[in-house]
Amino acid sequence: MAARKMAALACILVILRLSEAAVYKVGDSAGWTTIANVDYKLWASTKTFHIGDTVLFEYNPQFHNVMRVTHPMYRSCNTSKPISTFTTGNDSITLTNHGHHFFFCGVPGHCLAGQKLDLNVLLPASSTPLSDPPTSSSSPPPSTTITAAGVPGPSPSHAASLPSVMATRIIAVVALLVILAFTNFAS
Ligand SMILES: [Cu+2]
Repeated sequence: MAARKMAALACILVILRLSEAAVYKVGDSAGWTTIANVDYKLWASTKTFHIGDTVLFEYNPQFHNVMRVTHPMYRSCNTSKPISTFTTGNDSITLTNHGHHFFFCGVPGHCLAGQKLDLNVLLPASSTPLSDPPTSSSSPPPSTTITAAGVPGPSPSHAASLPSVMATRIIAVVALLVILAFTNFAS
């Protein structure tokens, strides 16, 4: 009986761990800065980023900003055409796709001084698909994506699939808790 309880608890812990979308404060206590000589490459190498995680850039917006850029722009600290620019001093950026994400501070000299961040978001594990739900098991619902495909407009959001994944996991946790409760009663 104890073994079953342990197994159920282990399952719950694994599922809870998977369903947690982590928030990482860039540079930890130092934040996003040039004065603390933070090695952001080292900082990123100590983390494991997943789709759905959030990185938080905290800084004084009088002195810094955040630009998301391409790899060539990142390498050359080229601030001319950022993909996006953030300037609030408290910028949360949710990672919605895998692969490398390149950021630097666009204030002249700061990127060259090392205020730059390259983080790699890992591919979702095959056991926990985070993209489209499988369509093989049931007949596909009347789809609006067929008409939307040819028309420029709101594209199906990748992030929209996340809440359903969370809901599935919450249901799984509840089911396991019920199993655990039953094993408690049985023993
Ligand atoms: Cu800066």
